[in-house]
Amino acid sequence: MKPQSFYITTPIYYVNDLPHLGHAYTTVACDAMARYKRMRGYDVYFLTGTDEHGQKIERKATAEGFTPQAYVDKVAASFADLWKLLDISNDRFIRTTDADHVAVVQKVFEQLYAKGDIYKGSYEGWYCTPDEAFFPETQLVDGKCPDCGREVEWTQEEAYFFRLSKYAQPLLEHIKAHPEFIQPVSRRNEMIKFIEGGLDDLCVSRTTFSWGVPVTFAPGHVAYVWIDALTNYITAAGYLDDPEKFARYWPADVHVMGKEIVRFHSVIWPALLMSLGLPLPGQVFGHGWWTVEGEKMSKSRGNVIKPEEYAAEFGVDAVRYFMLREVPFGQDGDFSRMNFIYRVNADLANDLGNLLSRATAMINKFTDGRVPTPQPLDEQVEADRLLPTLADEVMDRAADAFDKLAFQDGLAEVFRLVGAANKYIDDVAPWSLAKTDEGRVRLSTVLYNIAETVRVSAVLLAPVITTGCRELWRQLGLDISPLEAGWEAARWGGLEPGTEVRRGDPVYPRYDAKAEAQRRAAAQAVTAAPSASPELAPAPAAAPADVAPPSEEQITIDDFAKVDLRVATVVEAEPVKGSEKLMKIQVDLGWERRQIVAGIAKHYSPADLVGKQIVVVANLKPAKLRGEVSNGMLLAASTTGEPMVLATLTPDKPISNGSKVK
Ligand code: ME8
Repeated sequence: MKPQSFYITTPIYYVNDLPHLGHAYTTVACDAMARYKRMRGYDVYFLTGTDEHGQKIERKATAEGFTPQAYVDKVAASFADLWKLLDISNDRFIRTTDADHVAVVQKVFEQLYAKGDIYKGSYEGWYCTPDEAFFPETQLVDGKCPDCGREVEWTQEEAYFFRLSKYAQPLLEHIKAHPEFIQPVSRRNEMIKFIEGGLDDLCVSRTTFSWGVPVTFAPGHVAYVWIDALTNYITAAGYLDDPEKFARYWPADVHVMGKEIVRFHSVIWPALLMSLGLPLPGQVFGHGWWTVEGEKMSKSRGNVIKPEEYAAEFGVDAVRYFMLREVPFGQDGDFSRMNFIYRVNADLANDLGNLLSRATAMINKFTDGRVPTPQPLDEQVEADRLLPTLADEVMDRAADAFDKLAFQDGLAEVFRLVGAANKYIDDVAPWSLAKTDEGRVRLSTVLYNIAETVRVSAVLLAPVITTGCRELWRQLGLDISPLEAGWEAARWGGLEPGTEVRRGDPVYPRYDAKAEAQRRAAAQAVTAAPSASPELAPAPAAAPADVAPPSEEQITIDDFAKVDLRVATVVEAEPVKGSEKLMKIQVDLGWERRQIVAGIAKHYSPADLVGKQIVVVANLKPAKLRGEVSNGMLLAASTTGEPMVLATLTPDKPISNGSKVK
């Protein structure tokens, strides 16, 4: 039987700029998904590439003294190079200047025209060249582009239009009949509203520039942005030249992209496909946007994050892991170097790396460097069954999460297992078992469990940490990569007793977070300090302008101990009716569920909170806020400035609800 196919795409990125964190995010996410599906035995086709036509690119090339072709060749190569560096396993890198794609664009135009869905008209309006978009007068802001604030030009030209309006109803029906078609749900709701507002026909050709695909039946016209770009997905699947391949991979299973282009993929693209008589993709997934330390990433702000620099400093795995672990896929995220270091240290170096070195060190010390044979199941004590049971559960839950592109949840699951194994070592203290004959019998099971947990975790993490997973296995004495072994290799019990482990260097080094924090504070002090020369005015240790002054009153440890701080998981959240600020949340404290009302509604949506672990004051006298009982208080940090920044406190790895915070 032929394996089931799985076709996944990233957007094709514009070559008007060099690749950055945002592009890497989508591409790494798709790569992780592609690798996961391959591990599960799917026949995967993973596509990425570049979008190379248009007036903006033509102008940029000229400004930089290149021909358009030479310019796009250069930038496309920098995308391809970055993907190589980041261990991206795409099956094709498509460029809209590729000959087979140009042929598809021309063919599609002819087909749509023959069908009567493309007609000639004239286009006039305010045109923003950088955005390649027309805007009606009413949408301009101070006479400038509403999106980027730059000058717009009045443009009038003969143009061809695609009858998008005709497809509003069929599109709505499709979206309503297929709840999974647009994800996450919030984007689906936005799209339904947008289409219900009515669709205008779409301008699909231009005559004012020539850097594009010529329309065969209309001399002087070139295809205008979206038909040229979107059809890349069928070109690569073999639409024109490989019917067998096309039958195998089309329709795509999922198109992944940033939220800002979900509209093009869930309205224009399916309408074009309907007109062509082709089946629609299974899913359009719009993930969130990264900001950098609270600000939009942009060249002018000078805060563009270059993945290659982080990869050089911290390794490719760290970059891939951080992006997918830090933020729920679908929600916006904020990048900071400090959080990057904290996350990589906590999870990869401390939890995972440490578990491996504990496992190999103890196996070396107590069982001659060979994986011991565990006791028969019926002779094992209850506590030794914990990891095998948890591992099976985590394997299923990680698969469920990855299937939904919920990378954060999948990775958190695996680290729940890694955390449990570290705790198991602390609880059991294998070194003390080694002291007695009876203890040594159990020790073989304990050491087996620890090493096996590392082996299983490496399989489950392999779609993301593509280099380290192999090294984790290598040090356990295994010579292939978990990526080759496949997902089922994560089933408990695969590690052969007798395997010789190889102690090696730490797979993930620990970075000096304290030094980094000090460097940062020093840099901030320099920028914040008045222009007096440093030798005249050593910077006073003052609080930054946007935080409350430190408290003058001192408390004793006993005062502090009165506050019962606990970890809890938010299980439900909804805004309090009639209040802009208040959010009503139900939290699981481990021993009970209760309601807390918190002033965070301006900063978090219910979707941001549900599933999150927070810290609460568990022994606060209940109070009523806007008629709602609040039984506890949630901890959050906030600034004093306007707009106020507020951040809830979250443990940096999953931990049992009810855990005490001190
Ligand atoms: O839109 N955070 O290309 P593009 C997260 N050519 N993702 C980001 C991001 C950020 N700050 N910045 C960019 C185009 N991205 C068209 C697409 S598809 C047929 C044509 C990612 O170069 C994200 O995937 O502007 C976003 O959708 C894409 O880059 C935009 O890339």
